[in-house]
Amino acid sequence: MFSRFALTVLLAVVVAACSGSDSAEPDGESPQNGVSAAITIAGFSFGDPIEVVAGTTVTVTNDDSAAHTWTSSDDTWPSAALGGGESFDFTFEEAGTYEFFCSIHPTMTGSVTVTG
Ligand SMILES: [Cu+2]
Repeated sequence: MFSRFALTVLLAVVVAACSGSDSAEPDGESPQNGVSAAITIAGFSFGDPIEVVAGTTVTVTNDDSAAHTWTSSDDTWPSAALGGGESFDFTFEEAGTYEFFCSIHPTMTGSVTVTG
C-alpha cells in the first residue's frame, strides 16, 4: 500500500516535469516582461517613427545588403553597426522621444516614442 502511494507521487512528479518543459517552449515568441516591437531598415530607410509603451524591447534589423548603424542621437544606447541581415535590440524603460540616425548615411533618421 505504501509503495502504491510512492508510485502515485512519482507519476505526479513526472507529469509535472513534462508539462513544465512544454510551457517553456514559447518563450522566444512572447517575452514575459513587457512587449516587443520591430524596426526594419530597408531601402536606406528606418521607416515610419514608432510608438511603444515603457518596457518594450525594440529590435532593429537591417534588411539592406549595405551596412548601416542604429545610432542614438543622445547616446541612450550604444551605437550598433549592422551589416546586411544583422539586428540589434534595446529595451526602452523610460518615457520620452528617442531620435536616432545612421552614422554612415546621416540622412537616415527615425524616432521611437515611449509612453509611460
Ligand atoms: Cu546607413
